[in-house]
Amino acid sequence: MEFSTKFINKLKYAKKLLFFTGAGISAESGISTFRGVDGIWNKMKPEELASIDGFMKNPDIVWQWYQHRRQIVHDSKPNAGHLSIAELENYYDVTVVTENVDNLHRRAGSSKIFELHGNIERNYCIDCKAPFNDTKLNEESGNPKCKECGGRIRPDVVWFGEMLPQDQFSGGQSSAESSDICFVVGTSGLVYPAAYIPIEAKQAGAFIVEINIDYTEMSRFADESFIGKSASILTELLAEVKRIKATT
Ligand code: BJW
Repeated sequence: MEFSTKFINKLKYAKKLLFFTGAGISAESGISTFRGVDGIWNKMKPEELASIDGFMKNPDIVWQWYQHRRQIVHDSKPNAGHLSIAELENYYDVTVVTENVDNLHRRAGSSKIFELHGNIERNYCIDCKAPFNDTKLNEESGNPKCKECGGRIRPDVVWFGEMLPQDQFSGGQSSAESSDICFVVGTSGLVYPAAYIPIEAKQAGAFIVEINIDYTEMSRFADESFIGKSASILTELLAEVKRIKATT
């Protein structure tokens, strides 16, 4: 891949990089995206599986679906995209703001991460909010109860109509406001308020770079769009940074 002179110059002088990531970055780790031909929402109804109403109506089905996805996450590994972002910490102040719940950035070694939609490897009690983390992956029809109060346990993810965790969102906003380059990787940019993060970065003066296999709602904000799979583009980005840092 040929990077433009303008982008290379941005990389030379940048100090703070923000990576705003979505499901596409984990596609090459074997985790399904949500939209698009093979996306989850093409086969399942979001209002039944990713809403509090759907959960209260059918907790067993929702619980089984999350246990199935936890197994996939558990069996998957960070790919070259996640690993390249983590390695970029050797050269820049890097923040990851992710819509993903799969923990792969943390497992790749990134140290500053804001998880806007929660984390599938955690649960909490709907009634007393106590964390509940000892569900076994093979408990197919778990639907466990809280040890403190007997309330129903739910996955610690953000469903439609729910507020994002305030500390994670405001942490993401602060990083957006101070970043020099904001990379928007593998997200359709359709889900709000998460999608405000790169827009806020742009408004604060960041250079916006989109990395995706296709153009998206975010493309109109991008100063550069790299169309292709994120694992290989991020690997090339890391190699370019190493070249720049070796000569400056
Ligand atoms: C590759 C690739 C490769 C593939 N390399 N690229 C303002 C305007 C309009 C609507 C709203 C608004 N504000 C709020 C809303 C409502 C709603 C919303 O946004 N709806 C839209 C869908 C219309 N938002 C909410 O409800 C949010 N809450 C909220 O607003 O609270 C405030 C409030 C509360 C009460 C009353 C009123 C207001 C919460 C949103 C929660 C989203 N939750 C989910 C599920 C998480 C749990 C779980 O995983 O089970 O989050 S939905 C799902 O979408 C998931 C994702 O994080 C999120 C984003 O998806 P993402 O990551 O972009 O994936 P895809 O599949 O869409 O795209 C993948 C991309 O990858 C594609 O572009 C591919 O091309 C690309 N790709 N392979 C590079 N190898």
